[in-house]
Amino acid sequence: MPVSRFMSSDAIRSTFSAAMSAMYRDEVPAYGTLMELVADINAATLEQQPGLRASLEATETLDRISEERHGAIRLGTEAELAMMRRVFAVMGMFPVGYYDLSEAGVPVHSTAFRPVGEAALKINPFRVFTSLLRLDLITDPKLREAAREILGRRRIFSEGAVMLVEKAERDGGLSPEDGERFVAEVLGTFRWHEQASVDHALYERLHAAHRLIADVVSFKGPHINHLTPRTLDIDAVQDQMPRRGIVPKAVVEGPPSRACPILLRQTSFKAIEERVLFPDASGALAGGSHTARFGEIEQRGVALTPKGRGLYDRLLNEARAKVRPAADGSNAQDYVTALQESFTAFPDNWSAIRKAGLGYFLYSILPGADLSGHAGTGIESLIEAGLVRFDPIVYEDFLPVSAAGIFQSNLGDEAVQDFAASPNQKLFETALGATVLNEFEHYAGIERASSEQCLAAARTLSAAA
Ligand code: OOG
Ligand code: NI
Repeated sequence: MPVSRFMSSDAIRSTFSAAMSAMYRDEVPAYGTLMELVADINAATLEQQPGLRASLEATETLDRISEERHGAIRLGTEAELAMMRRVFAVMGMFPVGYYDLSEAGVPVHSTAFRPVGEAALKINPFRVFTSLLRLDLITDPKLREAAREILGRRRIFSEGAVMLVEKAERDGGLSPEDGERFVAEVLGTFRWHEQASVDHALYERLHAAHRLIADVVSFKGPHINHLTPRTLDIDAVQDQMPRRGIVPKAVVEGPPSRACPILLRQTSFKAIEERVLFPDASGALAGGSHTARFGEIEQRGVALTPKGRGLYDRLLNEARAKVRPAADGSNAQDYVTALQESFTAFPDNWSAIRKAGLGYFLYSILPGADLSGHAGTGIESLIEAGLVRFDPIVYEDFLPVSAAGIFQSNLGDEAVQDFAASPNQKLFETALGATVLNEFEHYAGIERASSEQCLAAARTLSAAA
């Protein structure tokens, strides 16, 4: 087989996420501390749970367990979003899911660029949650036009990056040399700029409209606002953050701790205050600050069907109606209790979750199973006969409610505002220049293909017998 002269998109993505991690640890030292804590807890968890170690060893690369799983950026214009899609495509990352954060009072809508196939996810699952600012949600027309004008003028991609994207599209890939250059050029887009592109008065006006609007409009580029490694024990990391001198947000977002993890649990340390220099009309620089960047951790469970997701949303809302977690953590324990109580209504064993149609599962034939004589049967009888096993399909996407919780806790509690919710997926996709993959259909397709494979094997073996 001829060896490809291209650097694989998976390799470009891995190089990129490693470079981003190094840059961010350098820019936000507290993030480096969080990474150390995560690595320590992961090591301790593996030591305490040999069973977990064995199962992870069978399915993943243990030495990379503590690496980043996702990051997030916020873009200002449709053109930026369209170009970002082409940049991520070079790294094998494609838009999955649509998230309308205006429903949670945050003036953006989003997608996640991520690897889609099982093989690519395994090599490196790095995703970037990418938001587009909704300028139409700025009510003051003068401010809206000022923001539009400022964003329209900025260029967030280097000429080198654009050239290499075009080259990759033209040639179908990049050479290893170009791949390395591409990563270096693209990394610059995500860098922090200490010097703002607006004066202090305008920053304040943008900030008063919404802190996130100031975060997007006031800077030269879409600085990475957090990175998120995977932890094997999110509660332990949450507990121990203060001991390492970092301040965690009040509660872990998402479902409670369970025997059978579902969806996604996340928490973060609170965004740090960073020094910013604001130029005035004469070009002189005035000192100020901006709070946007943080570090987060995640722990993933099974992907839920629309039915499972409906139940999840209902139970979460029930718990939050009982106890609304305060930003200062004063009622954190009450919230955890309410959450746990409410989720007793969600079955906590894989078989029950599957039978109730709440989660997506991957079916496979057990080693040594004899499927002959099972031609006409369905997947259920193959499972009952002990011939086919099922394993949870991991949720690879995000949770708008959880995302909103993360946004809010890092914007200060007072930042909760009312924006009219208007699902604008079509507009988003027009800006993007592509449709987003529907995550539910995607998981359902993986599940269907796996069960069809088992049934086809039963048919073939029965015909041969
Ligand atoms: C993105 C928040 C979404 C998550 O983990 O849910 C996210 C942002 O703050 O820009 O990353
Ligand atoms: Ni995140």
